[in-house]
Amino acid sequence: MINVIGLGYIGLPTALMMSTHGVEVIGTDYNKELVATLNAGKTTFKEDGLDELFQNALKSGIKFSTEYQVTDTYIVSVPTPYEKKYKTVDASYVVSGVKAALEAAPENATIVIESTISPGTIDKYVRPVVEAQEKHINIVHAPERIIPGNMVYELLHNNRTIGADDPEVGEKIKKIYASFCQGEITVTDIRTAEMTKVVENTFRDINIAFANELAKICREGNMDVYEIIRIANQHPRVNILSPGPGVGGHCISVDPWFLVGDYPGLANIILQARKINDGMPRYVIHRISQIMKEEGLQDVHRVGLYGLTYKENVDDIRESPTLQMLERMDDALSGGMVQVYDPFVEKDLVPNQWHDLDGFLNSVDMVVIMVGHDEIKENFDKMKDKIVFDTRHIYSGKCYHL
Ligand code: SAJ
Repeated sequence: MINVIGLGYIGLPTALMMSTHGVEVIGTDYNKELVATLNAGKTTFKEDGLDELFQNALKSGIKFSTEYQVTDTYIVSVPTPYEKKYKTVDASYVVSGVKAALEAAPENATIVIESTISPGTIDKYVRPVVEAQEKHINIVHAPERIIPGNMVYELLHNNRTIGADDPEVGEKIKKIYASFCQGEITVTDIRTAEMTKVVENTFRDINIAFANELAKICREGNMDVYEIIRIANQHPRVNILSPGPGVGGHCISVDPWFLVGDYPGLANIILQARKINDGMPRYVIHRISQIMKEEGLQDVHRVGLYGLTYKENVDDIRESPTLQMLERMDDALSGGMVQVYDPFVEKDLVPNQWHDLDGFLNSVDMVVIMVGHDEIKENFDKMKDKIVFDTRHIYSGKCYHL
């Protein structure tokens, strides 16, 4: 039996996937409300295919509890925030998840950590806790790789990395993941697995920063960045990503900081990329001001931000560019004045937040597309008379760009 500890964005789909592939699973979370919701037959976030997977897992007998189980394998998938001040990983959730597992774990059990951690975190924070007690417990790091919006598909098809001290233990854990994972599973050591994961997200961050920098250069030089990227990408070895209003989410906007924090003198491109991407929300504010001037639009109340989540068709708002932007708006363009709407966000999070598209559109003269949800793409005809500033390059009509 596998005890999955932490039933959030990663733990829940992983537990469900294992359960629907013949593995006995009990999911544990200390959040009583979350466990109660799952036990009432409801999922806790929206994700393509998740509800169906959940129903199938219930049929295969998955259980959810606040209790840590006595078993031979634990999977810890808890958040790893970063300490903003020092730019280093905050491993406290991982450590408490491991401690909870250790209390229940019998001799020779294995604790697999799926959470993203910076290289060296296991040696620094986890190993001492494990070694401080008498039982022998194996530690494994199997960093998650799934992308929100396509999690179910990617769980099945992505290649995986498994870092273990003992290759035999690594192979044993590989077998469990191979129950559902159709990709290649590489067994390596723990530090390599830690570093690989952070490197993957850093690679993407740097490439997005390059696209964002190009957008600014092309604006200055009066060139069409999208046309330039499209043509450049016809080269067989060029693959430029898309500029956007910033980088959000809990992964790409966080993980590169671990390297900057741990290797301050060496992580130069990485730091610059972070700064460029973090600067994008402010750049969008600057563009809004420019466009308002150009259009003679003076009333900030008539500007509407479409999209609050960090990217399209997910309900995750962590580190979202729109929220970053609202925080950074100053008196000239006050965040409390613009209208905001996102079909995926039911809770009231910010001032002037709308919950219906038509009401939102009727209340604005200028729409800033911050997120390319399918909903807006299906309703472009309603925006014909609006001034549109499209930060995602999805709008088919006349509009402003980054
Ligand atoms: N973005 C752009 N331009 C692009 C691509 C993305 O501006 O061309 C923005 C998005 O709008 C979003 C942010 O970047 O705000 C990040 O989005 P994303 O879709 O690139 O990635 P995440 O954060 O949803 O998921 C990433 C994935 N990592 C990589 O692709 C290397 C995923 O595989 C990881 O599992 C995940 O991080 C994680 O949890 O670490």
